[in-house]
Amino acid sequence: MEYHERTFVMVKPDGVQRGLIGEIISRFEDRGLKLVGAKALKLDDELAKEHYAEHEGKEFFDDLIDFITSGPVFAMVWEGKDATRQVRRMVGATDPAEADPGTIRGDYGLDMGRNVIHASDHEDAGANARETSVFFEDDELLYYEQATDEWRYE
Ligand code: D4T
Repeated sequence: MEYHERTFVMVKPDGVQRGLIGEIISRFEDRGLKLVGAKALKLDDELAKEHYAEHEGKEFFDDLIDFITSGPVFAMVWEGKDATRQVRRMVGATDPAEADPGTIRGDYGLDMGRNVIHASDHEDAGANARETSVFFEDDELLYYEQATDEWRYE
């Protein structure tokens, strides 16, 4: 069987506190994506800085680290055709004030610093592998078939 692209997604502390984990999982499931890894954890400073290394030195960096370590997050890997780009489209613009209604940020956020969810950037070829490896060991990710696969893909 053919395995599709995988993409890293994380419900941020605001999303966890607001009880949006289930809602967010449902959206990706409903779309036809397959969950291949998931864990709840609280990031320490070191892991947070590793995840957001590309933003080190920017004026919002310290606030970003404070926020992402402020409570538990829910990390996931989703598999599906063109998964990275499709998940980014479902997540919406970084600033929820600019995110289209119907996207996760457009439906659940109002403020840049509380944008509910992170998803790997489809324009950064290495982002998925890099971010996934910060959160998951290889043997924590599953490979499995779903009975519905043949009804989702030709
Ligand atoms: P993440 O990485 O959280 O999925 O967001 P994006 O991929 O959509 O956007 P990003 O990496 O550019 O920003 C990371 C994170 O920093 C916050 N942020 C960003 C902020 O507080 N002020 C800013 O000016 C920017 C650009 C929001 C998301």
